[in-house]
Amino acid sequence: MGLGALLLGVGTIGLRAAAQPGEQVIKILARKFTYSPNKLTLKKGVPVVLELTTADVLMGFSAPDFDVRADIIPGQVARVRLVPDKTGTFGFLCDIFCGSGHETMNGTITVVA
Ligand SMILES: [Cu+2]
Repeated sequence: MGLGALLLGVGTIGLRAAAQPGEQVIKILARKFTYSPNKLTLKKGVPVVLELTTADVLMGFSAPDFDVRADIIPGQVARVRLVPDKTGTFGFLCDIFCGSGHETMNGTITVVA
């Protein structure tokens, strides 16, 4: 299986990641070239669902330390379920080129015990 198929598979899972009752939902708005909020604090072992939308163009969301990513398509809500399995501070970033400034589009996930 190529990398493309792998990414597609992850994206498909992400789209189906509806929140279960009681799960925390965090809404994140992407726009050139920031996420709002861009700093998340999560608890280890506590699942959250990120609901990602974009205010302008197609964006990506990638948190490689947690093996999650999604395409954020204009007019749609991308959902990513994340269960932090380690403590520390980790980066997330836009992995779809969205213009000059794309390289600076990122944020952090801090996971506490
Ligand atoms: Cu980008």
